[in-house]
Amino acid sequence: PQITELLDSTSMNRALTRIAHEIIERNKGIDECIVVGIKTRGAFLARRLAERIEKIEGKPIRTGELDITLYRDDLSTKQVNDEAQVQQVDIDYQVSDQKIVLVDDVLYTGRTVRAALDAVMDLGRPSQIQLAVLIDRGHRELPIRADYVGKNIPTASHERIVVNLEEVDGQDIVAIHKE
Ligand code: 3GP
Ligand code: 5GP
Ligand code: MG
Repeated sequence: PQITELLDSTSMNRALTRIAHEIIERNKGIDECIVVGIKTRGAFLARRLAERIEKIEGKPIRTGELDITLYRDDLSTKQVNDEAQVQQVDIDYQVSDQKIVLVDDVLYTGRTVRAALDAVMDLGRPSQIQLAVLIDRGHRELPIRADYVGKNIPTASHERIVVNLEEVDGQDIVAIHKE
């Protein structure tokens, strides 16, 4: 396959720093915010955002994690029976009246985020839920959009975005794989 690099480590980290500032600005501080990463890579991105926010604001920010699996027979093709299922919810705080910032690596159909919204709203009544993604690759199948985007990458359905993170993959890189 043809592989094109979209973000190197420097540009990925700049995008995360920008998003950290945007989250602080939009929420006028972070006192009511809980940053919740969607495993696997979204959770590592959430931790990086939290680190940056804490450095900028000089105080801790609450974080959590969701494990959501998308049942997709072939990850590269859309199936009619695709469904996102919540496997685990790790949010050790009351969500009622709090602002939840969901974080994922790639936003595609929106089905994973829809499941995340359900999982959070099962816990209580947040005052707001926001969404941050490193990559928006388009092809939404639900009326879901991100509030904070690292980079918009128009893709074909058969193309794959590879997101590698230092914590899991040993290096930071985003690339597009074309058949
Ligand atoms: P992630 O958990 O870090 O997001 O689903 C397992 C991995 O496969 C995901 O890692 C994701 O990066 C990758 N992946 C690539 N394309 C898809 C896709 O269309 N759906 C899902 N669920 N994962 C995909
Ligand atoms: P959804 O289709 O629900 O928006 O995305 C499903 C999950 O698969 C999300 O967690 C998202 O991170 C991941 N995903 C979807 N498309 C891609 C892709 O092209 N590359 C990578 N790395 N992950 C993807
Ligand atoms: Mg993901």
